[in-house]
Amino acid sequence: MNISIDRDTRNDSTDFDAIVIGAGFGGLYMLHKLRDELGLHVRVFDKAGDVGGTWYWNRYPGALSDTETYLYCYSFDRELLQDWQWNTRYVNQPSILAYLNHVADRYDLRRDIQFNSAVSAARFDEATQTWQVETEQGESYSARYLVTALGLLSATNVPNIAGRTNFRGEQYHTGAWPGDVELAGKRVGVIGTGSTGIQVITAIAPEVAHLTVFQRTPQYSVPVGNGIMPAAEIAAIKADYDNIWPRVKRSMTAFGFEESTIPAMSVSADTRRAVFQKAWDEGGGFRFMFGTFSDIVTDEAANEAAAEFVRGKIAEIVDDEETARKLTPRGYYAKRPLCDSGYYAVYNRDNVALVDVRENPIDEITERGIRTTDGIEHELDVIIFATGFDAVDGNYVKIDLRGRGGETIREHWREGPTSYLGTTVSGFPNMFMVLGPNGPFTNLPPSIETQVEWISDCIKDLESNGGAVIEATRAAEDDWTRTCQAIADETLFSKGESWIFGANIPGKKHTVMFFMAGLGAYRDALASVVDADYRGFERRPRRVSEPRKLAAG
Ligand code: FAD
Ligand code: NA7
Repeated sequence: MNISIDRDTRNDSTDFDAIVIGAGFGGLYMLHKLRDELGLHVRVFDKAGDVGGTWYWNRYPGALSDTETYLYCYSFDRELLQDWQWNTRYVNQPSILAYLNHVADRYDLRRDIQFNSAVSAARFDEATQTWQVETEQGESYSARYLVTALGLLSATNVPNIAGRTNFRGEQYHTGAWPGDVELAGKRVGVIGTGSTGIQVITAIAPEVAHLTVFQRTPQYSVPVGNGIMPAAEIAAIKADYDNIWPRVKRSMTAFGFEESTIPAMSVSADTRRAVFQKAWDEGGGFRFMFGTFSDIVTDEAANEAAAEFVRGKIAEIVDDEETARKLTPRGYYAKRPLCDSGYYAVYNRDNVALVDVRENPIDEITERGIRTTDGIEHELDVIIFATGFDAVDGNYVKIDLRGRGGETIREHWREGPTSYLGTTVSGFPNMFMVLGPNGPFTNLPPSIETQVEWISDCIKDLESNGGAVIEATRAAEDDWTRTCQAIADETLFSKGESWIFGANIPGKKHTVMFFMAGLGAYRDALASVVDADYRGFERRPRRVSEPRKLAAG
């Protein structure tokens, strides 16, 4: 591999070996791997003004990872693991952003990242077998490899509620939060009670003059259990990372706790309650769902037992019976599990009101606030949309992304987003996705690392074969999709209406979007494909007439 690239001219280039879109966890590590390990000439584009991805955009009050701090990070560099300092069990948005900035500095990544640059088009040119990339600013670039690290929870969903532009106050989506919003003393309305909604509601309730929560679907949530972590515990984790990471990467959820192998109905009701109570006291949504019993998301009775436990807690915590009724979910406990820092208790505050918009829908947004069907106009200074994301494929279909024969990704995904292994799409040669559709449903940094490393190995392999072109076959993609569907059908998740299945966006096809057999099984699947000489892929030699850019460097 030729790594003698003229570094003085590389920043003016428009031709690259690889273009990466996105400078979050995925894009940053991809740049490091391709540039610093493979010696490729790489440019990263992000529409954001700096690194961070999710954590650049989601600056809303209360934004917190619900993965424990020690696992919401990269594992690839032992020194980085030892050097990075933290002191809380869970890590908040400013600290994650600081971490990703530290990573960018440590590996000198920024010099190859172009910020404030939204990619508007990426088209595969069959004649040159290169990707032709355009930005919204009208610039054009080309590359032999395209890596999309666009984020799966990144394209914001702002519901089309009548009158939204008439509102005279301030309005924000949590996923595009300006960072300097003053809420103290104001009348605030929050639409949405998902993971984000419950964080922002809990954080701002004590400081705002009045908070009106517009809830469509009540949620099951358990305490997160955040707090200062004793220095000795942190030291013990750091000393044990060499054991922790392999264990995490073999596990299902990659959240670090021991996943239960005991069916809920195999123990007595008293034991079940004690197990749930212990998990409630310890904290963590994934722990409550996967650490208590083995079949909460696969067995209806087990699921109902967990749901009933949480319902009982809501009844205990919330003083007003009518508010408790509205807050109490009745369906399956089968969405991404939520955890909070005192969410239900917020409704005992005098300055907080709950509006159930399923019973009493929002009619319109007015100049002064939100009017519901009962005729009440809820007067507000600020409206916060905590209404989630066009998840997984949302950022893909915004780009004019075209593969062989000019097929757009939108056309390719008309029956719902698909992939082979969560990383590739047939008809889109030399395009690799980080967190593409039907990737693992886990704590994400270890899954992101898994994919980035697999992509990097694949590109290394192609480079050592003279820069070949690789493409998933349609049959392999269809087969992977069927596998993901079959796994999802074994779970109750497929019955829950949420972004996990594309069910949160009006008109979006309800379809499988994740490989739900866990990270360990996913890593096995990736490895077995490589061991079988990239089973499910076609590789073509690069055309002789097309000189390799690197060879001239
Ligand atoms: P992102 O961080 O989303 O980065 C994608 C980047 O691509 C963005 O910066 C975006 O600007 C850029 N981009 C997109 N389209 C374009 C374009 N056309 N042109 C240029 N740039 C573009 N995961 C967990 O595992 N645990 C958690 O506790 C957790 N909490 C979360 C809380 C919130 C509020 C949210 C929104 C997500 C959370 N996630 C969590 C998921 C989180 O998104 C991932 O953990 C991780 O940050 C994803 O990294 P990424 O690099 O793949 O994507
Ligand atoms: P979610 O989980 O999709 O939650 C969005 C919330 O917004 C949810 O309560 C929705 O109600 C509500 N919503 C959406 N549209 C409307 C309209 N039109 N009217 C009223 N309420 C609406 O997004 P989050 O940002 O909270 O979390 C996404 C992930 O990011 C999360 O899992 C973490 O991984 C981080 P619904 O339930 O659809 O009835």
